[in-house]
Amino acid sequence: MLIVTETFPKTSLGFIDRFLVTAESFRIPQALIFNKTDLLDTQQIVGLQQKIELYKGIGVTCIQTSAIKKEGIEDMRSIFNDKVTLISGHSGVGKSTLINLIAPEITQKTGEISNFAGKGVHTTTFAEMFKIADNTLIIDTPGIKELGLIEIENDELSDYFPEMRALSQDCKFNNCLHLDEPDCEVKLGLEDGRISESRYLSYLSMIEGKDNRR
Ligand SMILES: Nc1nc2c(ncn2[C@@H]2O[C@H](COP(=O)(O)OP(=O)(O)OP(=O)(O)O)[C@@H](O)[C@H]2O)c(=O)[nH]1
Ligand SMILES: [Mg+2]
Ligand SMILES: [Zn+2]
Repeated sequence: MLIVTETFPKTSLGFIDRFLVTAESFRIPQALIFNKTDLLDTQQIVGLQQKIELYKGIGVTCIQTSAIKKEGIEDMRSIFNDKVTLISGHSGVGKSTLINLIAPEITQKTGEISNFAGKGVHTTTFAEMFKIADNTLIIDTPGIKELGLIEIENDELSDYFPEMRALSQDCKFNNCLHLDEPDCEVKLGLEDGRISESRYLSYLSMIEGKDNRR
């Protein structure tokens, strides 16, 4: 599960997509928690709704939370039941704060975000596992800055974008990379809106091996 924020520190779509692809390649179910909704202005709320629509559309569980206002906490709690969940995200997005709310008997250190470039300060310094109930375990991790893509070949990358995987069956070539090949269903999908532009751009940047910083 990835905890993300719209505001401080901002999580880019490229980072989210990279995370989802990695999880998908291991067949790990994914969820996105959009925290700090209390900090959003009207325009940012509209932007957030569009993102949620995009990710729900490709089958990712999306939940909005505000740890400060204690909103969305029950929704979030419900997805932890009877499984082991690893929580990831940039430093300072509120991972430890949210876990503390779910299991009040655990009180972890949470940190102020340093103002320097809006980057978090890495309050959590090692991964730690918490037992919430008999079969419910949560692993808190230190904030991550970068996420590399390891051992995913270009010709299998689109398999880990569920919406592309569905369309690629109809590409003319079965080894289509959805770049400049003729009769590419994914490129058609990009034109008619079945594939979102931001997701396709993330795909391209991963193919090019660039943009693994955020
Ligand atoms: N406004 C607002 N602030 C929040 C919210 N959730 C957490 N914070 C604040 O964000 C700061 C960072 O929270 P942490 O829980 O330490 O963040 P983290 O993701 O665990 O950070 P690392 O351990 O460094 O990876 C703290 O000052 C929290 O009080 C929220 O929903 N709204
Ligand atoms: Mg933490
Ligand atoms: Zn194609």
